[in-house]
Amino acid sequence: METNFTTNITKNKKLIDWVNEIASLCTPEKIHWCDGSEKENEELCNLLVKNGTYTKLNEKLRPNSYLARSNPADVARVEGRTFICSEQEIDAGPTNNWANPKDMKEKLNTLFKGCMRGRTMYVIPFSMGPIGSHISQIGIEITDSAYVVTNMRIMTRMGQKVLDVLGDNGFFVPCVHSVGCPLKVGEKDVAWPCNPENTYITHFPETREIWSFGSGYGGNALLGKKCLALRIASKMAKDEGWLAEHMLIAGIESPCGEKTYIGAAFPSACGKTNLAMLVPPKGLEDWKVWTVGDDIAWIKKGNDGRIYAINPEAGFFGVAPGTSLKTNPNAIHSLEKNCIFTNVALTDDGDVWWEGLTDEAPKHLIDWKGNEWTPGCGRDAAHPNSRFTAPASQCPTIDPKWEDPAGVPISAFIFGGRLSKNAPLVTEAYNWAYGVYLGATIGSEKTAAAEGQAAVRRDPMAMLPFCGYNMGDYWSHWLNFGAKLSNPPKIFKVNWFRKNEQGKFMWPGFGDNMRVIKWIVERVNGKAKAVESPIGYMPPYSAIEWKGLDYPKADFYKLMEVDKSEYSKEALDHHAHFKPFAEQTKLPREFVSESMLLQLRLERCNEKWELPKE
Ligand code: O2Y
Ligand code: MN
Repeated sequence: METNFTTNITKNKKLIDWVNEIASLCTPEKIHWCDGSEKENEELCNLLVKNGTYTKLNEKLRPNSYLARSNPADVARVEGRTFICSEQEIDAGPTNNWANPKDMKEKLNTLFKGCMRGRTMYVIPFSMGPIGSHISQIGIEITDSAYVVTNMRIMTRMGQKVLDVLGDNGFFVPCVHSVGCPLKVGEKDVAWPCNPENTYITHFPETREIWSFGSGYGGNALLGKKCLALRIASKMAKDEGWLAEHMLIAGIESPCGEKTYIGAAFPSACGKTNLAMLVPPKGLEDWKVWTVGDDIAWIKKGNDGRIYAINPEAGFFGVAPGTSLKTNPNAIHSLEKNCIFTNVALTDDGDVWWEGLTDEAPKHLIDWKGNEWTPGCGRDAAHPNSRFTAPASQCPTIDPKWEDPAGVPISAFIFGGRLSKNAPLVTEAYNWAYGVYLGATIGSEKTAAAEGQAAVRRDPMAMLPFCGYNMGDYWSHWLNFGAKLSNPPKIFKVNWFRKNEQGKFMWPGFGDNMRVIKWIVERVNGKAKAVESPIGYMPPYSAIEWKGLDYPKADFYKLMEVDKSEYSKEALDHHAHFKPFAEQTKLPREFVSESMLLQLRLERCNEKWELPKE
């Protein structure tokens, strides 16, 4: 085997032994230790162009950027093929696919044996979080995909500088990835090798290992993101007393320059990236939103009784469709150069396009499958889960402290749902325990169920696919974490998606969500009024800034209304949601009492609870 490995790269024996062990198992043609340099990246991108994986975009329109088209069978994370391999099944909990670690290792050994034949095995040292921060973690991903290397270079801090910090004895999370397509001698490679029939995304939270086979796409292959920064990190965080969350982090600056940082968790398709990069609306131009991260937050207690968060990532892996200058100008400006686009359409002048980018589609495109496309042909030009990989540093609203190794102080947590009925715009939890209960019960509507009732898919803290251990233990961890804080952040629940009887959204959303964020920030800073409702504190009409928005008072009262019998059904549904955890004796006792208190408050209120009229 030909390698470029020399002892100058690292003296970390554990790492060297592990790389040799994986090389013996996977039998690649050569090993390449990634140094993270410009030169290395250029060579890999050229190689990917030569192999047909990348199309170089027009250098004038989109400098240093590439388009990749995946195999149509490999277009998203695959939750059904994602496993948590804890010694005891109960430690994976009712929401994860569990596999016995020994059985899974046997299966993986068979799958990985010789799987990199004819390919290069890349060793990617990466840091999740600013290099050297006490909150950061080091991972080493071994992969046979050059696409993964070039994406990891944007999404993480990657290369020799990480090995220098790792030193001779430092801890790292080993992550093994293969597309699962060994090449026979002389066999020509395909543009997007993958092995969908044998895909396994496996996590060993107790031994902090990740093994991923068969997919080259997104969260399945860029192992620093969902696999390490959420599934493995959530277990590390529980064991070590911190939090690893599926949250954006944003700094909200008031007109007098006071900055308040928030962490916010939303299930997918709720506009998380838009909120992280929000442009304040007319009337609130003197407020500013600063972006620290759009997807993941790692949070630790500081010595001053406050909590501090870092964004473990260095880039955005955002959904392209629907992103436009109107919906998210800061995302669009982040994409001007140095980006990788996956499964979007190619324009005739060598640029990218996706549904929603412009009001009118170009007259001709090459679609995400590489076929000719014209408007009205009946097919999407870009895949609905098509993505951009963009350096976070290119975001116009990137916070000056986004790489501060100390993190930013978090003053509020926001949990969001996507519900069309009976879910007010915003509520503030009475206390930490009730806030955790609110986070544990958020969800979004699935397609209409049989009786015409919209069924809710509960997605606790937006962590359903990402919690690396029993979700009941995760809730207890949240409760313990807050109980030990002298001044815990306030917790809020928001819902931008309530609809009226005509099926129309009642709240304009997008930039106008700033009106809600402003109230939240002012609550945190003791500057805004609130009234008590059966389900939490709420803003009276006069506590919201309405300048620049013509929003009838009556509509706001409707938007904030609580229908007693409907909400009681919601509270009952919490029981169904908690049942599997109760059966495993994993339901925190606080949730039993919070549920009871919620029902009592509902029992004692009028059939329709409304904000006091002002
Ligand atoms: O489909 C994928 O592999 C990407 S999933 C993803 C990407 C960026 C941020 N969040 C998510 C998610 O599923 O929450
Ligand atoms: Mn996400």
